[in-house]
Amino acid sequence: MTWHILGAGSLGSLWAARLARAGLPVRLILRNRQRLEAYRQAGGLTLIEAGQAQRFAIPAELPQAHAPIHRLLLACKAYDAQQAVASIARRLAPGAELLLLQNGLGSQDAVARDLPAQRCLFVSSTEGAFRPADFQVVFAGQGQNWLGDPHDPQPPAWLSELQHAGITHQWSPDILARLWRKLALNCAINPLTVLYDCRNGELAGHSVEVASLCSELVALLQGCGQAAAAEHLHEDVLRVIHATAANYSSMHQDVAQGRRTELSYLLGYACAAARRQQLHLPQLEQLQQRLIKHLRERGLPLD
Ligand code: NAD
Ligand code: KPL
Repeated sequence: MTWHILGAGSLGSLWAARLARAGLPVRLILRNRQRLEAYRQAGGLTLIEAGQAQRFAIPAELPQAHAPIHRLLLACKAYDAQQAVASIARRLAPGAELLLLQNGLGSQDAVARDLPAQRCLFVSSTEGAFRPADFQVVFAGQGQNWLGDPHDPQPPAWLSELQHAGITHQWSPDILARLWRKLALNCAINPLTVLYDCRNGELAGHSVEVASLCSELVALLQGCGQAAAAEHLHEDVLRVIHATAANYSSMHQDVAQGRRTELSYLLGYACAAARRQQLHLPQLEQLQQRLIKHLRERGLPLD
């Protein structure tokens, strides 16, 4: 079964290169002819791991190619997910499986709603990768990929292929709890690093603010039926701040590089969920307003 990869960015390339390295059939789907031509000029995807570069001449195609798709990794940003899937939707075989590798919440449900005849698996990843150049990816941080299906606790048989490819993963019967927990961690850390223009570790100096955000996030998770995801949240946030002290959060990196953030799928999603549950969470609301003001002042998209 061919692995189609839509979104040949950092994580998409990291998955594609490891699958190809294991001898599994992989095809990249690139946005347009220009990207396809640039990819051909590059001669393939280069994976840089532990300082060693290796190039993989993975075949690539356009969204409008004809072959049916049975398995697809969607590895674009949350705000691109629905449109990217729409570009290949008519090629999806009935019963095809999609792995939705997006941070935050909201985009996965939007994609799954559009595809009632396919199975959508949700993925939460703590691996780290970045692109030093087009079609090159640096594997920058070992981590874990949790996979799950909110509608079916049975793992698919092909998980062994990930094992074979050395893609660290675990099947999660409650993937929504994983995604909510990660969203809460991101809400407690990322916006503050943008507002204080600091590395994660410097949030240790804003402990009162972090603590009050965590208590509102706990109330939110509990109110949204995610009590398990709320357990020991504050301790976990402090652990992550400490463990990633030298790093800039992903949202900080996006803002520093003038890129759109995934705000609507992180803090924006949290605030909308709070309103739906009629929860009054003033710290979170205020954080969202401060962040929106910050983005507006820099001419960045507010969603
Ligand atoms: P990225 O921006 O590096 O890659 C996304 C790719 O998708 C880009 O190459 C873009 O051109 C492509 N794309 C977008 N729309 C497309 C379309 N319609 N057709 C074809 N290609 C399209 O993003 P990333 O860093 O790999 O992140 C993907 C997701 O994973 C995000 O939600 C991110 O938050 C999450 N994540 C990333 C990391 C990381 O270390 N990079 C870690 C954990 C989670
Ligand atoms: O996931 C993260 C990010 O930067 O997006 C961490 C490191 C957990 C900070 O929230």
